[in-house]
Order: sequence, then structure tokens, then C-alpha cells
Amino acid sequence: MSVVITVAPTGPIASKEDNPNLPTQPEEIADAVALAHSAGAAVAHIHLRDSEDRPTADLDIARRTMDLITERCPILIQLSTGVGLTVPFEEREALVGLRPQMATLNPCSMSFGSGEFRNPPADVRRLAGRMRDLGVKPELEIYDTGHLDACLRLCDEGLLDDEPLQFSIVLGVAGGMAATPDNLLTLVRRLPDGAIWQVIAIGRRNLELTAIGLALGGNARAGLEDVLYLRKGELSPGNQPLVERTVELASSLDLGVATVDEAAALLGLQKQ
Ligand code: KMH
Ligand code: ZN
Repeated sequence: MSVVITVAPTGPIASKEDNPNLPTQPEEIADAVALAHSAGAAVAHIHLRDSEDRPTADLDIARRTMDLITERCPILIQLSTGVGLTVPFEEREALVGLRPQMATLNPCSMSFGSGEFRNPPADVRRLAGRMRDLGVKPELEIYDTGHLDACLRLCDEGLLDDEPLQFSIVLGVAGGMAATPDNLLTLVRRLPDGAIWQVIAIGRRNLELTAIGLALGGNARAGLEDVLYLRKGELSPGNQPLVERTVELASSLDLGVATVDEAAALLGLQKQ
């Protein structure tokens, strides 16, 4: 069996002050993604930053970043429509017009650390429909049990028609479920039959929950968006070491790592 490894190189929150190896500019992100791809990542989950490193949904920056990534390697591109807490929903939504192979869909509003992550129901429905119409595969980001129910309602309404459904179970955000094995199991047990999933554990329980996720049959995500340290007190020198350690984890569990083509097939991606 093969697992899909996604690299999440940047995210919306961390800064170069937190970890100087965080890639934020298009060239830096593309370089980091290419290294991650060579280490075994088949999908790149991409957040964009402006020239001052603030989260942005600027379409020119997005296009340039996607082009640079595509020039460097054939990895599948998943744009984040979460973008960052300060960016208006309409700007976040416009990113799917660039037709990445995949994009995230965050189904519910929530407290997010000291901020607010706004995903109003009508906007989420409009975005889901737009992604369906454009053939952009949604990665459903669920931070709590009710978010899964919200996704299943979107499915019932015909807004998520591409099988298989693909979930990221995000644990450890202050405002969502805590990063514990028990919470992961609770959500995994409730996923619909045939769903594909990965766990995203934010912070210090990242490694342990990634291992449990792999053992339970999930895919895996690695990168500085989710964890800045390789181990206690040791900042990761980049994204590649985090991907490499995930590949090692998978190999230790006797799991193969999906190539880009295998990942596209497993995730049910449409040919573009
Ligand atoms: N960093 C995640 C916890 C998304 O990309 O769509 C939240 C996020 C959502 O960044
Ligand atoms: Zn993200």
C-alpha cells in the first residue's frame, strides 16, 4: 500500500523570526517544494505571502508561485483557500479560478488561536460549488466533529460530487479539537466509507499523531506550516527533513510512498 505525502512548506502563521528557514517568497516556496518532492512529497499545500511576508491571496503572486513550482517539479498543487485569518473570504475564494489541481475547503467558522477564522455557510457553499464546477478537488479541513457533519451536508446537497471525499483532520488549533490519539480516533471512526484522510497535528504532538495516522491507514502531511521543530529545541533546517522523516516513518510501517501519478489516481484527480 502507498501513502500520499503532502508538504505544507509555509502556512499562514509562522514567520522567519520563528524559523529562519520558513519559505515565504515565490522562489523560496518553489525551491522548498522541489526539495520536498525529491524527498517523496506528491502534493504541495501552498500558502502565499506578500513582499512583507503577510498572508495574501494576490492572484499574481499565486500564479507566479504555481508557475515556479511547475517549472521545478511535477508535484500536485493544492492551494490553500484558508489563506490567513486577515484575508477576506472573497479574495480567498478567487484563488480557485487559477484552477489548481486541488484546494482546501474549510467548512465552518471558528475561533483560531487569538483570532477568528471566518467561513460563513453561504460563502462556503458558493466556494464548494465553484470548485466542483472548475474541477478543483477539495481537501476538506475539519477541526472538530461538527465540521465533518457540515461537510457531509455539503455532500448531500450535491456540492461535493467528486469521489473519494478527502479530509484533513486538523488537531491542536486552539479553537478546534486537541491533538490527542483519542480525538483522532473519534473522527476517523466517523468518516464516511471510502474517504481518504490525513491527520494534521499542529505543534509538538505532530510526529506522534502522524505516526498513528499512518498506522490507522491515513496519508500524511509534513512541513513547517504544522511544526517548526524537528525535535525539542531543534528548529528544522527546512521542509525537506520533515518530509524525509515522514517517508522513514512510512517505510518503518512497511508502507510505500505514492508517486505523483499514484497520488493523483488515489485522490481521484481529474486529468487537466
Ligand atoms: N494551518 C491550518 C491549521 C487552510 O490551509 O485551508 C489552517 C489552514 C487552513 O491553513
Ligand atoms: Zn494551510
